[in-house]
Amino acid sequence: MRSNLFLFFTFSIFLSPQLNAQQKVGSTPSKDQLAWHEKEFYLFIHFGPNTFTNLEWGHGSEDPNVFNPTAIDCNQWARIAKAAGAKGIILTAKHHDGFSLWPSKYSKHTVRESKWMNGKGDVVKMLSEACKKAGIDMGVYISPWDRNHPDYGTPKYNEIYIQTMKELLTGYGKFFELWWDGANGEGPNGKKQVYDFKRFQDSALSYQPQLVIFSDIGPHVRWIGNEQGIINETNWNTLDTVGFQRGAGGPPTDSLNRGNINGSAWIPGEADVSIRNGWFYHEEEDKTVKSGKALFDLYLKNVGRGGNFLLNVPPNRQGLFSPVDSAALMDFKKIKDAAFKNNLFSKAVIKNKPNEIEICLAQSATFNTIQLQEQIKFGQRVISFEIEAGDSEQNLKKIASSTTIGRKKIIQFPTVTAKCIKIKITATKATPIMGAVAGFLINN
Ligand code: FUL
Repeated sequence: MRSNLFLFFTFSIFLSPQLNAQQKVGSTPSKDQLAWHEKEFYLFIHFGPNTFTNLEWGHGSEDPNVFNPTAIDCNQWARIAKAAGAKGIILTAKHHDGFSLWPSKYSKHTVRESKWMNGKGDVVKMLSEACKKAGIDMGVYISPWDRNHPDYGTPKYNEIYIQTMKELLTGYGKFFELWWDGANGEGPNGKKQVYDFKRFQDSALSYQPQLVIFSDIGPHVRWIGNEQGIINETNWNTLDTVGFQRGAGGPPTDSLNRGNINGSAWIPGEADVSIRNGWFYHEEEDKTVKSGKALFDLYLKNVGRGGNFLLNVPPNRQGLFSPVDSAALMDFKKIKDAAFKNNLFSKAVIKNKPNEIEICLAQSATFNTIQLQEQIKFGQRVISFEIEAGDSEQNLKKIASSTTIGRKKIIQFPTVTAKCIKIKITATKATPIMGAVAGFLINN
């Protein structure tokens, strides 16, 4: 497929006379999804009775008094998140054990029933105030599966779940994301719930229309099919969800990991992964905390493949991020900032030919990483591309090739020294509309 390629640079905007090239192609993101894409990286917080019982899936029958953080400081969480470059925090307001981190009137298994702060505590409130103060956004995980609620497994529970969401979504200010995990087991009476997800979704959006809702199949953001934080090198933001039901077996994990090239809905991938082995804090897992370098490698495999990075950092029994987790987060920030500090192509002359971008440098540069972007508001278009480099336009050698670009593609290759670089779009769904191109030498 050959067509003209349009570049929209942050430093110089090149508009084409062929305005039809800018018509949207296929499914495109909503304004709220575009804002979500720009977040790139944010934290997940798993906190609750499991933190104190050493479980990952609480039974729902735990004594509420087990929840007893001795020095909780949500400002510490938000401060560290901000310092690490995270744009927000998503909190497990209710995990599968049903324990609510706020005093919900629809449950008898909440912070109110614990002795923590004499039953007057509210973690959702504390964190929403801390996020506001730190200037980051907040999201909530509200587990549909509830191993405590006596009405779980009956139609009444669907109404209770909606009221529970209403309480959270109308009582604590705006959230940027609502997180629905896929686990659906039995309740305290041994019954499973048939969720009314259509009503859940309509209700949630009626309380907060800007919400971006995550689940195994969206509607707005999809699971990437694994909990290792790794998105496929081929990553389409579009997905086919017709015929699949949320919570009852979404598309195969491979489709979630890659998306569908002609998928009918814009449902980009969010890579959720924990900084430690488990989702909740377990002291013996302190030694499993990923290093800053390991987190940066993950960043290249999720944000660098066009998705978002949701990194779980679980507070300990004091109610604080542990020093080892904070240190890894700070290292990650340092490594990431250093990696992208010096764009070697920033002063280059850019030539735009049909399906090619040519980057001519005044002097040779040594680099091993190129970052490409598509203007996804017009749809995702590029199917595959190659990169060539050399000392002149006439003497170029292929140095890399890959598939899909999307919002951001960070591609690495053995270090080269070159004066001319060519990005060749080898297959595309329509005229590519590209954003900035940047080159870096990253020591990793
Ligand atoms: C899963 C849950 O079962 C885990 O406990 C964790 O919350 C993870 C992020 O999602 O579905």
